[in-house]
Amino acid sequence: MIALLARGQKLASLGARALHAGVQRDPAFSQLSDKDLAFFEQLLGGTSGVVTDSDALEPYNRDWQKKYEGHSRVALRPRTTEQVAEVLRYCSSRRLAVVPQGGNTGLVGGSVPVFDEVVLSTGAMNKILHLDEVSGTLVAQAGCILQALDEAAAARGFMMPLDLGAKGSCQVGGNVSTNAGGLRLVRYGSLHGSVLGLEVALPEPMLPSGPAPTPASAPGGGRVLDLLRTLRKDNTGYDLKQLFIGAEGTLGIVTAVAVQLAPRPASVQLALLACPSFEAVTATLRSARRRLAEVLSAVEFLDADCSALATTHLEGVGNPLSGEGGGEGGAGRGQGDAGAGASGRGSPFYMLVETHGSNAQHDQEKMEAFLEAAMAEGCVADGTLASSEAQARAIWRLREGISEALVRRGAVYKYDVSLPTAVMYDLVTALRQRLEGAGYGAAAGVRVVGYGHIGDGNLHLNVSAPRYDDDLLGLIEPYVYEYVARHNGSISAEHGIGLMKANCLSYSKGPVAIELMRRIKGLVDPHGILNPYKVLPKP
Ligand code: FAD
Ligand code: 2HG
Ligand code: ZN
Repeated sequence: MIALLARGQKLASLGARALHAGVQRDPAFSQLSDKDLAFFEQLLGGTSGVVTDSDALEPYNRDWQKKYEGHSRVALRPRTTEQVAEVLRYCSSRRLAVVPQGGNTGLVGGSVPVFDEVVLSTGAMNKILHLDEVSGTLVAQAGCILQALDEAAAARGFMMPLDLGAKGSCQVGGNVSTNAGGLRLVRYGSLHGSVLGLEVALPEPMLPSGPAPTPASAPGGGRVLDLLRTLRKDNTGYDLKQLFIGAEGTLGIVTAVAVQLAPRPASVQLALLACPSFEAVTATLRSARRRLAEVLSAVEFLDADCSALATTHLEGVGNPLSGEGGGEGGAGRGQGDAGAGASGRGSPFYMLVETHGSNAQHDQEKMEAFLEAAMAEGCVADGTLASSEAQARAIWRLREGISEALVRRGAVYKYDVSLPTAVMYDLVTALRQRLEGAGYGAAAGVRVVGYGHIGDGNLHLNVSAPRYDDDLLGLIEPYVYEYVARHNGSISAEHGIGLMKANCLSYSKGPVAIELMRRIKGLVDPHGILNPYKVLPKP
């Protein structure tokens, strides 16, 4: 991952205020003592597993966007499930709050401490435990990097069922804990389907009442929930693993994951398309579903501002359909990130349509027939098919690089919503008009952009501004959440709730659901030490 702000550059340079203003440190939690540190060092084999140096702690205390910043005095790096369980036992007995952290690429402030919570990083738990080539199942420790798992799967003819822009840094435990969606959910489904098993360390022992094994004889003193099966079918009682998929580290620490891999496709086709309107984008989506059917693997969209942002702020990224960026052969960088048509060739929307199949000739024919039809119907004005893996990578970089380009431009307000696909972009237009009307238009350096996983009804709405500004935020929220609730959407399609949306959960969940969540949290984590201040609203 590329460092987005220079080391030591402060959030204040973008005008960020404490984004957790209003959240108070829970006085029930203890302060870390020297005795605690000595215990951790003894448990984790010296200082390598216990980070306390203030420079070394910085990356654990700040999120990927450099928007949320905590003040933890220690990051722990256990290597085994037993060590994780022992850390939780100790922290629970001492009432030390703990924030689980994977690759720290989360986008909702869930992975960093809010105050002085102990960071438990899974980064050293990076072993692949098993890959079964017959059933196509993979079992790995939670700290394995997604891309490393995909490469290991590739060597045996498989692929991970999940892919996302942060693949080089995010970890499978973090992916599961956020229920990450990513670029190919339209084909391979959600992690609720492809995760076959989990091992989870719990903050409190779970043992049957009555005659039962003593805590000492149960794994991790009764704190290790072993659901690490690789079975496709298993209807034996409640499917408990589902509770931890998307729990964002509030219920337990995922220590190992079993995943159903997919066969690696022998043929991959990728088209970049220019569409004259959002209506044309949705018509193209319908046509792709119908005409590419069983080989369709991704359908993404971005608006012209996103294309301009990526080509302006990222080195070597170009859009062959607009002529923007891309170094040599591109239309040049002088035009800035002003969006549609700046080069005279731009289009208001672009789409990426990809197929995964087993027969290149068959897939090419299908893709060409789809493109011809889409152009004849007027839904696609222009298009290009990647003719090599390098070209495909360059096209994906245009789409996957948008988050990074936005962060490079300045302050970003990020919303990740599910809405009915046909009207999804109306929110972008409505918010743009609202902000322009209040003096936050292009002249003020503000851009309201939309992109995302259109095949899954998932819009990424981002507001880019030169600086963080409370008046601007007041115009965006709760407007966006109210809009989403009015349309029966979700305020988090895939990034989760974290700290950012904890007090907004009620826009998407009713009081009965929230109360049940609270009771489950209270049962599993009665002292509330795991990832406090996140996900659940303040009571
Ligand atoms: P972290 O950021 O470290 O943690 C995320 C949350 O999970 C936190 O609440 C943390 O406490 C908890 N957690 C982490 N590990 C564990 C564990 N082992 N046990 C229990 N809790 C744990 N997300 C998508 O859904 N789709 C995308 O397409 C996508 N693209 C992205 C692109 C970029 C460039 C970036 C920066 C982020 C993107 N994300 C996307 C968001 C993010 O990458 C994902 O949410 C990812 O799954 C987080 O994994 P991580 O290991 O970085 O987790
Ligand atoms: C993506 O799809 C990620 O690129 C990030 O989910 C979205 O940064 C965002 O808003
Ligand atoms: Zn996304």
